[in-house]
Amino acid sequence: IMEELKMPFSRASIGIFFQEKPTLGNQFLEDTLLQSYLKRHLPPLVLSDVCRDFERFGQRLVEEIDCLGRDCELNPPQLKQYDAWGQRVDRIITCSAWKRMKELSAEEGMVAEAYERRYSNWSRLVQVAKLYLFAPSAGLFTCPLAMTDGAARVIESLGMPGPLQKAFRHLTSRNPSTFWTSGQWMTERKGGSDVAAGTETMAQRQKDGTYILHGYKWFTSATDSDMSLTLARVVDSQGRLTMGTKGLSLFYLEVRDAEGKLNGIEVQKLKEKLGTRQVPTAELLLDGTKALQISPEGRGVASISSMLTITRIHNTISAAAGMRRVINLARDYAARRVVFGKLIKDHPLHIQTMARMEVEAHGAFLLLMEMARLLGLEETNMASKQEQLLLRLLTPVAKLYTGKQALSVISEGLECFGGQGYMEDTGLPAMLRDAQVLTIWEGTTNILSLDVLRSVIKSQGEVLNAFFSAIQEKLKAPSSLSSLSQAAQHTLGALQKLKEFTHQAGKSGGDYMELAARDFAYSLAKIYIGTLLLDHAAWEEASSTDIYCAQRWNNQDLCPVYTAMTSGCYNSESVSLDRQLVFENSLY
Ligand code: UCC
Ligand code: FAD
Repeated sequence: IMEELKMPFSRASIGIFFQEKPTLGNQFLEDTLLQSYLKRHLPPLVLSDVCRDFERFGQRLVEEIDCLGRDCELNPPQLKQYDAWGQRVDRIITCSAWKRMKELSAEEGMVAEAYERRYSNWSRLVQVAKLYLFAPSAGLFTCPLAMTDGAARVIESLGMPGPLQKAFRHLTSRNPSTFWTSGQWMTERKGGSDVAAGTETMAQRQKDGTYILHGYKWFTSATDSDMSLTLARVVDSQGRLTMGTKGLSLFYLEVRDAEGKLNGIEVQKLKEKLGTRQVPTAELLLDGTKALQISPEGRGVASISSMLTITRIHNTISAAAGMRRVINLARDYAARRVVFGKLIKDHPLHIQTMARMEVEAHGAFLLLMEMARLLGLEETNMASKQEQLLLRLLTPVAKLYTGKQALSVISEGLECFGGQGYMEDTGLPAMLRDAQVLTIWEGTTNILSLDVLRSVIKSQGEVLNAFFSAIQEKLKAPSSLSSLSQAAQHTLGALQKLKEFTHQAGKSGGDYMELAARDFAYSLAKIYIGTLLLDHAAWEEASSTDIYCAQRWNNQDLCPVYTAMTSGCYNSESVSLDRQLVFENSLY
């Protein structure tokens, strides 16, 4: 076909073709799985309230919040250490969009919703679902919100001691002028995973019963927060410290005094990070920081664990939401970009790639909602023993599995935009940089796999019995449906393999189990997600997509720990071969 030549590249003109960019729609209205989940689980009156609010919020995301989130990325925080006259001020300067995020988080009840309990046990689920919509547009303000939520939960689980009631009111406020955020300072130079060996911060008791802290906190995120929870060792009357976890206690501190002066804190530097650049993350010297001890002495780690549960669930929110967002953008783009004579959406290989991403995103979403459901029951004292055990077991499983999958799905998502996915000014690469942290903070993949074992050991296997029973119950309905029975049998088969593995591992000792910990945690994730997909697909209003998705998930090896065990991956010979493989040709 001949075309008339119009010299499109003459003078300042740079051609006539410009690719349309992907656009963001109302993320609630575009999310059929979220809508169907809420319809299935929420009581009708709660549902209508929530749908109205989410539809409005979905629009606010598009019109106002998403570009504020981008502003946070483009205007990262700065540290001003000295004023013009040489005085040390250590001011963390954040952009106006970051400050606005704090205000609108209060207005939207991002933390408050979970504690007001106006929807009883469903309050937590509603809050988590709203955060899931918010997270990819929030410019990482979800980081301080996670810790704020965690601090509120710690205070609540300590029975709201008198001096902390004020803090609780601030943390759960809907009023932008009284809303506080909290930090979580656990990591020191010697160890972020091994907190028990790594914490050097000392707490000296004062005559009035308060403490002053001296130490160095190596990573403190959202350091512009109003308060923090932190760990330190109490110095006894002879000036001695107790080492290990038994020496750690939990402290509450306010970052600034009534006049706005830092509370014995020096901000040494802001970290130079791969991603999460929106968030100020600092190194802090605590040099006489006034604090209140809020746990019994030596119960620091156990007491902060309720914060870890909350922040790990927030991590799961970000992971599931990041997958959803990149898929939604890639889907929109696929309907705008023409290659080889047709839209990318009409190339079946591209759609197959996106369908695989969808299956992961569906699984992550259902696991997230299950965590929120269980947490809501626990917080309102409505959880059965089985539900409490499941919450303990699945919190690290959900965090570690979805964190890793988010990284992989978001990376695939960037590829869906071709070269544009790699271009900073599209905003897409930031999604990948921000996803990498999901596998590191709040416990790395291996540390969380070991936490799964901790929960098994501490409960003497009860968490696993709860897991087995929950799956068997949830698989009853899909097993009786012709469209799902084969997939349900596959999941039950994987469960049987998992039981065989635990039986074998029980005879093999702790080292064996430690070596299998990551594959074990992955097997729990894959089997439980498979079960949730089947359970959702068995609902009478489920769509053909729900059924297909459940079938697709259950086409994979759901019990990699059994596969690895039967191929000898955990025996002592493998340990030494692995060592040789890693250190071959090195001097170590
Ligand atoms: O990274 C951080 C903030 C980032 C910013 C916020 C982002 C939020 C997401 C937002 C998305 C946008 S803050 C730092 C996070 N740090 C960690 O996650 C630490 C990772 N390391 C671990 O988790 C380790 O497993 C430790 C520190 C918990 C290990 O400590 P110990 O002292 O060696 O552990 P023990 O001795 O096993 O446990 C001490 C007690 C035990 O209770 P008792 O004495 O009653 O038996 C444990 O059962 O603590 C209890 N415990 C737990 N309980 C330990 N872990 C847990 C748990 N997960 N749940 C319940
Ligand atoms: P290490 O413990 O040194 O781990 C190194 C490697 O060893 C990891 O791969 C780990 O999986 C592996 N490993 C360690 N122990 C074992 C084991 N027993 N078995 C097998 N493998 C093992 N911390 C805070 O307290 N507050 C914050 O606000 C905060 N914000 C952060 C923000 C960012 C952007 C980042 C990156 C980190 C932040 N952290 C914060 C710190 C974070 O929680 C820690 O970095 C993390 O927990 C890992 O600890 P580490 O850096 O000491 O790594």
